[in-house]
Amino acid sequence: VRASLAKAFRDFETAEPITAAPLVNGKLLDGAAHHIMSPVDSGEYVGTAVDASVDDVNAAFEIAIAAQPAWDARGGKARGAILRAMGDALEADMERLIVLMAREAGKTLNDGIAEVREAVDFCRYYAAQAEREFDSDVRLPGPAGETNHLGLKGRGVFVCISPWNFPLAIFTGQVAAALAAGNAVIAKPAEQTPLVAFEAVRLFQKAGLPASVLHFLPGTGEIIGAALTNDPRTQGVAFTGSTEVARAINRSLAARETAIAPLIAETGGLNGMFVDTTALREQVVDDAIMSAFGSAGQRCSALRIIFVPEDTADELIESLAGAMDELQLGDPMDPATDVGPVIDNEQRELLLRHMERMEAAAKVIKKIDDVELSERGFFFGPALVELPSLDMLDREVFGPILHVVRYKRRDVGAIARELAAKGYGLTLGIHSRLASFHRQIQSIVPAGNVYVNRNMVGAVVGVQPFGGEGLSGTGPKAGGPHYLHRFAGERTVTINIAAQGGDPEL
Ligand code: UN1
Repeated sequence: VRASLAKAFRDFETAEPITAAPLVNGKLLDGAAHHIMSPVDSGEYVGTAVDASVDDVNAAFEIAIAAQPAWDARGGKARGAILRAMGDALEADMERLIVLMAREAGKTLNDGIAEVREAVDFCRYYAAQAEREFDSDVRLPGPAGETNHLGLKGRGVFVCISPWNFPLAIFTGQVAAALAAGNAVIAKPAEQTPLVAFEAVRLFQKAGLPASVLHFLPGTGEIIGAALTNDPRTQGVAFTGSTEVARAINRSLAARETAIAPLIAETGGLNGMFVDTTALREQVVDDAIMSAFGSAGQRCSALRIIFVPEDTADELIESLAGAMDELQLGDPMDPATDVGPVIDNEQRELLLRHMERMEAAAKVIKKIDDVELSERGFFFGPALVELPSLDMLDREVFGPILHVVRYKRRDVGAIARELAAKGYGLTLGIHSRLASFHRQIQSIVPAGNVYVNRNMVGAVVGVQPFGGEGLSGTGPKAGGPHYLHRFAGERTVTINIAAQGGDPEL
């Protein structure tokens, strides 16, 4: 892939810039346009976004509602075939998408490669499940003279709202799942990353998806997101983003007088890694560095707090700080770069404010220099901070900052309970060669994904179903066997055989 990326980059530079406009029933709509700037070189133009209006929301609902029954009636096999074609289309366009994500979202090449892979995997995984489960007619035993059938069907119009940190994979995954289950979809991409999402919609169409069942409405959460989730016609919402926004969506769904619609939410995490004295130090350091600083820490799965035993803490902290010197902060298009920029100035400011608090009340062990790079773009050098107590950190801080907390062996249960009490439950790392330690930590800390003696990011579709509990989301897990069911309705059909001449097949 790497060799062809240089060419893809040159092609991208000379190609017509992308305009991500609202797309309703395959028609591009007009509206207020603004430029999308690259986080790599602030002020560098990447493309244009056109915001949808509330009228566009209305138009999208009307068409989606009319089109959904026929889409559902096509059946799982036909829908699966289109999703498979989408997987192929993504693969064929891989290099261009990677370059676009590097420019628009500041994604490193390795992250871009993994992201296209994940988007493809989502399409194929949900396609396979739609083919296997959505055409099947499950017969249930019942009283003589009747037959009972249980089937799955689309719910109606699903709203998908996706984040900027996985602007292709999560956008595509949500939409693919909702479509696979027989819904029509209205998708709102993150404000920061509409361009790659728009390209994904184009590829869905190229793959043969009818324009009437996927509508694309870029815009702000305050206007377009709220209009979509307040709308009485919404039959379900898939959302990935902050815990606060998930709560607001939950409230707006509940306030409507219409359908009691499901919310499938994947939100934040305050993810811990518990290390004991039996852990292999090099392994811990490798896994902690990758989990905390990979993707510039901009993953909900990322490691935020490493808990280290008093006895080996000094050595481990020194090794972590040493390993941070090896991290290359820089242009995501450079294959040597490990850590690219954060998404925008607002995120960078949040991180800077957090560091001010840490400097005042905790101990900053290491901060990678970002002075020169931060003149160029939204770069933030990775930081390692020792917390005197867990009281100082209650909420997710989204970026490349790793916190360390020391514990005494006999207090590990207490510190694990303190973390559990924060209310999140996404990823959990455990580094130890003792099964009793694995069990103890797992019994206390809530987490949807537990990683033992390895890194904590990059869950693989179909193999490591991903999602959390508590403040981290509602489930079911993306890329797992139960996800699609939440997008679907179940229907039980009971037939009186006698009334149709005794023929059970009628
Ligand atoms: C997110 O960061 O919003 O396992 C969720 C992982 C990814 C995380 C995606 N699936 O790292």
